[in-house]
Amino acid sequence: MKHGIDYSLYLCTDRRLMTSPTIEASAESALRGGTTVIQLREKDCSSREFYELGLRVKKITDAYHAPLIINDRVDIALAVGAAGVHVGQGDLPCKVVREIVGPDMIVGVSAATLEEAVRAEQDGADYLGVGAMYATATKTDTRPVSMEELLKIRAAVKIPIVVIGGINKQTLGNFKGTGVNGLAVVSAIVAQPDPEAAARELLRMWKE
Ligand code: TZP
Ligand code: MG
Repeated sequence: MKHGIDYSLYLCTDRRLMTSPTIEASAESALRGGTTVIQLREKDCSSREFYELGLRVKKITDAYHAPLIINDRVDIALAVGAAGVHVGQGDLPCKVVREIVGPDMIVGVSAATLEEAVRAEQDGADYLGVGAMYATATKTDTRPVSMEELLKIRAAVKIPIVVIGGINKQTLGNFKGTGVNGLAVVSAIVAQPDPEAAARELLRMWKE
């Protein structure tokens, strides 16, 4: 399960920005367009709602053979049988998450500096989300990451990297040839009038 994950197009959900009526519809539309990983990112719902939504989204990601990653919440990830969990620098430490979830679950870590990236890899992370590469209105507490820092991180770690923060049709070309494994996006898919078409176009442009 964990090996051979295709990180090419990694979607983080956002109910505040989505054009679809539900998170499930938003995720399914993105998957139809070729999105390869879905991260369920819920900031304002109860644990019970997060759990129940996680179960529903898991059915959809399973149907598309795409891994489901739960943002922040190790308990929810375990409870819904998600493929993985993603933690930031203010969440449980990667080392602790790894001890809780065991060797087989995917653990992703957000990193904005070389030091954070190297530590995450040492602590058992399977992949890194590096950003914010560009200014974004989607998340308010981001730290900017320069292209120079990204390239240092790429040279220093072996694990896959997805870039995040302001990644869209206009910016994705800047990451070609950098050695990063994929694009992590929110608004460039979920906030578009046709998320399926948006995902398909991002993937096409990334692969061409
Ligand atoms: N982490 C760093 S930037 C970001 C997250 C979750 C938001 C990215 O959103 P968008 O809409 O793709 O710029
Ligand atoms: Mg977090």
